[in-house]
Amino acid sequence: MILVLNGPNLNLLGTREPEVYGRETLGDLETLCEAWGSELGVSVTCRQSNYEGQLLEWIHEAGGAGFTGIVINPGALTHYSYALRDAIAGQPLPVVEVHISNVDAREAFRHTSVTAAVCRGKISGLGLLGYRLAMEFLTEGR
Ligand code: CA2
Repeated sequence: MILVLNGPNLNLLGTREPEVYGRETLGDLETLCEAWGSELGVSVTCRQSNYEGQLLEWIHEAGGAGFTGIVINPGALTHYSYALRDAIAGQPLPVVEVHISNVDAREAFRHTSVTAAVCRGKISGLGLLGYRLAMEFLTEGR
């Protein structure tokens, strides 16, 4: 049972900056994640919030709710949220950080991730495929 979390502004996917984030909407991404979950034999729950505190609460609750791993695109919180970092570090589930764009090829502030070090790994720049690869990692060896 995988939890897919998308952070601030990812509800805008497909509406602007298609050269950076592609043309698929958040709804398209969530439909893909559910389909990939079916292929991988795992149930998937997708959630998005523009609120840091909401993301923290979903992470706090994930283990107790029966999830076995978390895929997270924290949006810009990646670059500065120690609260998000502490929430990830303080719970037992494996977490994979995903970025649609290649953050290391963009502005300098996007080169820093304060969350990646407390995740099992980070995938960046592979578009929506990154979510699938993260799900494959979290379901490997079950
Ligand atoms: O590449 C990614 O997935 C990011 O996590 C996306 C974040 C950005 O702050 C990170 O540096 C990298 C931004 C979310 C998307 O923002 C949009 C704004 C307008 C239109 C579409 C998306």
